[in-house]
Amino acid sequence: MRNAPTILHLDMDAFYASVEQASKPSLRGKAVIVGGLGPRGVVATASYEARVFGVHSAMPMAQARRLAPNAAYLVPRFGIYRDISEQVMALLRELSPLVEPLSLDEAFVDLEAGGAAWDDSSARLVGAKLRGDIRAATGLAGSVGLAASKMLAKIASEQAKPDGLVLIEPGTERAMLGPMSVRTLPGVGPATGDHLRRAGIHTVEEIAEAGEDELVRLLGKAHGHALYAMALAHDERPVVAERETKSVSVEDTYDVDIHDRVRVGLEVQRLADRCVRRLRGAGLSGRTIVLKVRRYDFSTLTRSETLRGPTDDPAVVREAAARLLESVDTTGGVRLLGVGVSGLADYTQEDLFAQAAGELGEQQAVEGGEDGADAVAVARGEETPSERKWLAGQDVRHAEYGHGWVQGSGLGRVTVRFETPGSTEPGRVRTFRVEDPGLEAVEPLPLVEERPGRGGGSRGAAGSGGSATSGAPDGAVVGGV
Ligand code: TTP
Ligand code: MG
Ligand code: MG
Repeated sequence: MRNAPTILHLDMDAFYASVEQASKPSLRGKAVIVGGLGPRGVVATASYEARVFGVHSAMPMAQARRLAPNAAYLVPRFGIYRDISEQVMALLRELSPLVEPLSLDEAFVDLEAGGAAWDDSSARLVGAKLRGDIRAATGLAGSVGLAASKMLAKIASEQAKPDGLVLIEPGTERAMLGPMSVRTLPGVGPATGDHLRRAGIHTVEEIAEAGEDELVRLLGKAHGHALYAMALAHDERPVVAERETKSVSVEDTYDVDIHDRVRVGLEVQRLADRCVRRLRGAGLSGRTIVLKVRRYDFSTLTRSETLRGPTDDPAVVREAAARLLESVDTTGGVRLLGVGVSGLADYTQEDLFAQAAGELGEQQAVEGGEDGADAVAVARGEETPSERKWLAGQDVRHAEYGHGWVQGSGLGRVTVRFETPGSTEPGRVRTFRVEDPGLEAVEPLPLVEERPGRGGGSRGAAGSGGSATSGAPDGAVVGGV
């Protein structure tokens, strides 16, 4: 392990919710909850003001509404999150060629490799300047961790939240980690945490005391060995620049919907095999298996499973895809199936959100339940024949009143608040009929006025490598640029 804290980990604070607050001045300082608003929706994230009520990511939306009935509830606007993510990642790449994004709002940077820092004080300066640059470019807060390894840099940025910087001085790592919960260590989820707890191991120190043999006995060779090393603060994982390819996937669209469950299963097996051939052809393996199913009503579901380690074994991919299929109701018929493998770089669960970000419609279909098909239509800017549907949080423009966002809709009415990121005070609210011809859906406005010289969002540049979205029959996409 290096002996200077030159690995930087950045994670934006309450990312989606902060973007919403920056876009919508009336929500600044307020409880804001972003996620699926349908009956089975889940919380993507909550502003820090909303976290006070106990609301957090992945909580069912219905529960959030009970805990924070007065919060603002908004659908995600992935396009703007992605634009801002690109601006932030560009700032990181100014520091080093070794930038490893983990999700839209998070990345490791090897400052030493870029010559940007070589010791405590230079690292601290770079981290502080970066936070300032991010705020200037996006108006948002990101927290920075600095340490001599990836694991510790990530722990440090967690400690720095919100809106802070923490540097872990080399030599102090073990003393700092010792009293922390085992759940702090990467790779310890709820299941492993329970397992360790039943063996009387609660803290990182207790892992170190238990010894490697005991850990291997409890968790198996690979996991036990890795966890023991982490508990001793040994983490030699290098920062790996973003791989060009983030996922390999194949999909088929069927001329006639498939109703027969057995046939659906066979198709999935076939796609799994084809996906593995491509994976191997590209010399890759991956950890996350993704199944995509578009049903007769165009509602699209993606399901994924992350394995302990990367694979390119057709049997393993087939099995995982079959397991994922079990959780999908296909009784009405299936018009498209896809199988993908992602997690080709050092991977965390969050990457799945980055992937979903490429697929707004899909995400809403997943979360919007029966409303899925409508949500997809709105997301694409199409109109459903009967009634236009306005989603809370969506950007709109009115011929007379200008730019605003949908605050709510129902009973044939839509309420719009007219304000922009630059508004100095909360905007006025007006209500319209949903069919009002003066009202149209529009793209988000940039959060910070673009100044000449510093380019703003570069929307659509650099494919971000989600799963295949090609609608072509036999479509196969290798994600990335
Ligand atoms: P996180 O960085 O985990 O969370 P956060 O940025 O909202 O808050 P924090 O200050 O604690 O970092 O995730 C980044 C974004 O990814 C988050 O704003 C929304 C999205 N996300 C989901 O959609 N679902 C999830 O379960 C999680 C954890 C995140
Ligand atoms: Mg974050
Ligand atoms: Mg994050």
